[in-house]
Amino acid sequence: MRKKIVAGNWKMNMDYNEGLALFSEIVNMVKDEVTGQQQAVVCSPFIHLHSLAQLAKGYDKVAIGAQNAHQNESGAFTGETSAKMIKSTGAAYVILGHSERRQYFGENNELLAKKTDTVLANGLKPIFCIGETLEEREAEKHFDVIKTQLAEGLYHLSAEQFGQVVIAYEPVWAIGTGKTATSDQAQEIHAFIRAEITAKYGQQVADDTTILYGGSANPKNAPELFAQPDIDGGLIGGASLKSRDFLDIVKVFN
Ligand code: 3PY
Repeated sequence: MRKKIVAGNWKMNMDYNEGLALFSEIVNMVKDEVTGQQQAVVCSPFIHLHSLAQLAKGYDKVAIGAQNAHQNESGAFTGETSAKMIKSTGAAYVILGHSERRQYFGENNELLAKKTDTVLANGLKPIFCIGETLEEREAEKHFDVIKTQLAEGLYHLSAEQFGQVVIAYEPVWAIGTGKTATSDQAQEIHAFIRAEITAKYGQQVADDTTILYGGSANPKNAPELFAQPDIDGGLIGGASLKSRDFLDIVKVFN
């Protein structure tokens, strides 16, 4: 059975001490309140990773992730962070291809395919983000965009490698805008993604793939979104910065 995951994306928020305080609250709440098999993942800025991983030691319901990794193993890339470095902190996941990275840092599918390889080669799990812009949806190109993002970013992987990947569908028009896809809109795309994975890798791999919804998910809309058959959790932006809100979303799977 595929894993249910609620991953927080802190983006560029929280100084070192604020991050530790927030994460300590999250760990305590998970210990006290999470009764299901779901996993809470916190994707923090690099500066927090090692300390958060130390605080999470011994609790398999909480894992740590980064928000980006460089495509090269090492070298003269001032200011960058490698997958090996991330792995050495104790983190388990790396968000790749968030629309903010595609938009502000020019990350395209070709680069993201390389990043995916490097992340996997270092024993980390990519949370690979895909999703259409408002213009693409209005032009009814959303299915094509998603198909291309999957094919160019991920379809060079073997079935075994693909089995390590978590997909996050994040419609760009729902990120940081307060707009959420309706549960029907999200389910339609998630079912499409699963059908595409079935066509490429077969039913078993598709059934085992965790597909998260992201884009202004919050404690109010999460229950309806997560009740959809192909939505296996969320990638949570703003609401992951408040321990109570984040936990209430995690607890939807209790
Ligand atoms: C959002 O919810 O705004 C996100 O971008 C989550 O990654």
